[in-house]
Amino acid sequence: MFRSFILAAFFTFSSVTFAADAANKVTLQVQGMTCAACPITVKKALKKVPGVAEVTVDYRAGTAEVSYDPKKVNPEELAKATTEAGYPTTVKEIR
Ligand SMILES: [Cu+2]
Repeated sequence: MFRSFILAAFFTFSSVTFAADAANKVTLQVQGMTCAACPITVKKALKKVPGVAEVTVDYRAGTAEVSYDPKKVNPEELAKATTEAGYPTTVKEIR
């Protein structure tokens, strides 16, 4: 009984993980992040874009990793969003 509960929990969790993996990921090269508040601005600009699921900004590396729905948005549009927020951005890597 308890074991089957664990199994059910495991499968529920793994299907959630699978759903997250279904999103495309892109790394953006973001220029001009000069202080600790900049990553917040960059993150906000990306989160506003429809289709964006997750954003991780690396201030030191000057990169932003974005999970997005390829049916709603593409990497170029993501780069445009942060460029318009004041941070000239190029697409570094699409995975
Ligand atoms: Cu700043």
